[in-house]
Amino acid sequence: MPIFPTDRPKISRLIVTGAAGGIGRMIRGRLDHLADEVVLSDRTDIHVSGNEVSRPCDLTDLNAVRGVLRGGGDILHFGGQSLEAPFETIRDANLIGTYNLYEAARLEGIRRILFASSNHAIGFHPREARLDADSPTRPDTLYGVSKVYGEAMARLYYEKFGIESLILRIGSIAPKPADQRQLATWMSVEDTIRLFGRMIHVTRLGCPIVYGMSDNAEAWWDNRQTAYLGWHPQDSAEDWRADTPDDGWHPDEPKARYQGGVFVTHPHPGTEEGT
Ligand code: 15L
Repeated sequence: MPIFPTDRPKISRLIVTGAAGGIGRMIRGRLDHLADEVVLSDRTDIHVSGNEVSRPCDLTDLNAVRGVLRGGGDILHFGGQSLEAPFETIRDANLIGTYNLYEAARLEGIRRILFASSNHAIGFHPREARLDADSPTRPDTLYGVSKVYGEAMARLYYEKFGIESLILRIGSIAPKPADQRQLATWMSVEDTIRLFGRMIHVTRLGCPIVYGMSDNAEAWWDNRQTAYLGWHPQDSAEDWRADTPDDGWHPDEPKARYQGGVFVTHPHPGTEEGT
């Protein structure tokens, strides 16, 4: 039963990049209600079942990406480097890879994409700050910088070509909060899948920035600007507070002061040659 009378129906094809990665593994096998066919893509072949098909491709190869996108569908773009790394790794996976994804989408007539951004695009905001979609970016790593770039790419392809993107600034997607910081940043897998549903079914998506968190009491982020999506997270990190280990950090330590946590103190990786 549609939530809104004008909801788009189940789509014929949903393409997931980075399907072998950490988030990809958590969402696989749980998308069949959203599309007739779920295309799983990563650099290596993936063991599939049900309505899934595996289409390996390297995001640095534009023609290979076009091949996966040919036939259309909506995209959940999780492919790329998901942690801090030397610049060359970030450049290939997240700068070239994101460009190729959007350019292939334009050439193959794709209309809707979820871009997996990250809280590390805003990680140097202090934990006392309350952010919304209009807050300035403050990346905490080269990885965070690449996510700011990806957000800008999504916006460009929306303004110029009308390709809609849900820019998801993911907090921490996990079965349960792993530490004190994740009491604010945690996003349950179920709430994540619910958001995919809203991205696919909402009549007009636009190009919103959504903070990826469950209905956490200790939230740093405000999603009221995207209420029109009709996404209502139903889980809360609060339910896990008593089981969540104390990190023992002094509140003045940078990793405890800033939203990005340990990412703000990562050694700067520079280039692969270490210069
Ligand atoms: C991210 O962007 C990472 O990909 C993930 O591994 C977590 O570290 C997450 O952010 C987080 O901030 O918890």
